[in-house]
Amino acid sequence: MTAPNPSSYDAGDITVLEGLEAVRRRPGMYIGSTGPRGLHHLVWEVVDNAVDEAMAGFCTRIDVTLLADGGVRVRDNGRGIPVDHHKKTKTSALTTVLTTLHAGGKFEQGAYTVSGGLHGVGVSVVNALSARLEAEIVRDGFLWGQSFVDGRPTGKVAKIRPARRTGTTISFWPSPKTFTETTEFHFDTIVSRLREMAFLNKGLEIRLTDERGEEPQEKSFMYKGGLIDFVKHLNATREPLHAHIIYFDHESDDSELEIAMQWTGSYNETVLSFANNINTHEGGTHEEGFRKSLTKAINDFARSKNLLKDKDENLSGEDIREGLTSVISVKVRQPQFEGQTKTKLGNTEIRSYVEKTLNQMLPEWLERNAGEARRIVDKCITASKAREAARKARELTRRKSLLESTSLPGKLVDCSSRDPSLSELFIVEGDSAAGPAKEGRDSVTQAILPIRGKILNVEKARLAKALQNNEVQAIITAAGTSIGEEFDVTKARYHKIVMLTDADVDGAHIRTLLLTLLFRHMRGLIEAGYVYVAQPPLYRVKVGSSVHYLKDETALAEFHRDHPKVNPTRFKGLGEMNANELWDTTMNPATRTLIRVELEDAARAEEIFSILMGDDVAERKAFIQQNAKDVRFLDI
Ligand code: 0RA
Repeated sequence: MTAPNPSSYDAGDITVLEGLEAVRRRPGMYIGSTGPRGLHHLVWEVVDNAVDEAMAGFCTRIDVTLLADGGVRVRDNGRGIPVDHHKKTKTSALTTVLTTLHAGGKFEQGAYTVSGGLHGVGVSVVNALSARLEAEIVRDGFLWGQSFVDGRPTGKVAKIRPARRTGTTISFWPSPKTFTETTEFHFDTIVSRLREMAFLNKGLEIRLTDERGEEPQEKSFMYKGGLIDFVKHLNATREPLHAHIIYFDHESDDSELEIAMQWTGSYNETVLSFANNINTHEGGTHEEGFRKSLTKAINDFARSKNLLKDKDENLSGEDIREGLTSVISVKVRQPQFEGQTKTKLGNTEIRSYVEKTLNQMLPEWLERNAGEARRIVDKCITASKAREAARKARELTRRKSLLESTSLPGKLVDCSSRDPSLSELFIVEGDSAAGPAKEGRDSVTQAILPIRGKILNVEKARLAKALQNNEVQAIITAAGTSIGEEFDVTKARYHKIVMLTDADVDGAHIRTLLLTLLFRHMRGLIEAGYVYVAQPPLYRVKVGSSVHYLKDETALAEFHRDHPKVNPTRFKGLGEMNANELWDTTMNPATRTLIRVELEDAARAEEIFSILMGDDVAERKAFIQQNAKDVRFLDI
């Protein structure tokens, strides 16, 4: 836009550039990682800023475009970042926002903004980690622009031409110097985050355009019902127990609460919680207040209607929440994020705020919808009886229960090491693959557990029934952690549990069944980072006497470019590989690629699990086929 003007820098600018230099030197400190997740963090950061503008009531539409040249453009119709000169910094506010750490640009008080959590590091961090960034602002009757290279302005803010309305457009190109692994954005990952943002901010329109392929792809999200639509979406493949989605919202002087919930015939609880639009995976005070109030309201209602008799014990929170899907969203002025991944809300005042607010609203809803409320209570009582019956059965048989049993499954070929941090468990699909895996493994550190056919779908069975399944039992005892309330991650016998399944639709299905089991009943293993997906190659090619293994279609296409004549063979299944091949390509720690399963995006996981494991067969098939080739969707 304008030529660089070195004379415009003063001492203040130098400190500013040193700040961004710190970001470039230790990017992980600011965006978590320099892998795909950190890369996507840049997009979240810019979108969060636009959403803040929407939360403050000034923005109704956000357009995100994945540009053909690898950049991203985020455009909003908010007030526009101020461009006027700041007396203190002697530069344009725009330049300050883009070059100063933590100068999120929120000069005014009173708005809910994301701060201190995973996000909220400021757009300056995006600038620091972009090879190029361009800001275009429309405000005060003009279009203004400023460009940056590696975080440094190439000139001052330029007044480009008269323009009407207001808004901010930030386009950036992530620096390959920082993002050495990949700078490629993942459409589905961005889709699910933008959709979530639209659910959380009712009425806000968010559009996504992908211009990278031959045909541009477009998606648009706008939900008039907000969280009600979110719960509908999560329950799309489940059987609702009552027609109306329960919904409350409330505003106090310094916080806001929104909550939507619906019980379904499922046996699992799905609760998603958010604070200032950040997914609080680790829960926190808003969830605690919700649970306490819900347990009280349902028990009070059940007693007042004589559905629970005087002699009956209270229903437990767990029984009450069986099959419940709920989304809780709070807006807090100064959110405190705690926990291992900084996704646990710590503000103590929010616990009592949520509890007190719901203590007023829940009983009222139950009274006014007594028919639906009775059906809900019936379901809770059934859950409670089932749990009690399972407990009695365990006591009666006096057999050592599965959870206490110490004998390892017969099919397990264990490793000789007893140090969990060195030990790996490969859960291998089918007997034909188990052979080469047993033969090829490093017997000191690698254990093999073959499982046959499809394991039980735990999404559709209560825990007691799931535990009768041989494959489920074998996995639980081999893992060593027990499950549910007795789960103890410190008892894990292996710090790597690797799922090794065929690279086809069946393999993807089995992998998902395994993940469902781990997600529902041994989530701590995933949270600890102990769960992995192996990546066996899809192709083998011979060039003269040397053999090459190629992991996917992309690798094959690349190889073909250099060796147009060779003929690849496609592995139909793991069983086609001999022990050496399996070791070289998939098991040898020095050469293999393992993909760690992450659960940061629990909403996405819920969506995947409910679609894959729910009742809608057509949707499930379509989804598996679409994703079978790409297990990486689990990674980010
Ligand atoms: C600082 C102050 C104001 C708005 C913004 C920053 C702002 C930042 C971003 C980032 C992306 N989109 C944005 N839109 C606005 C308030 C300006 C005023 O008071 O008019």
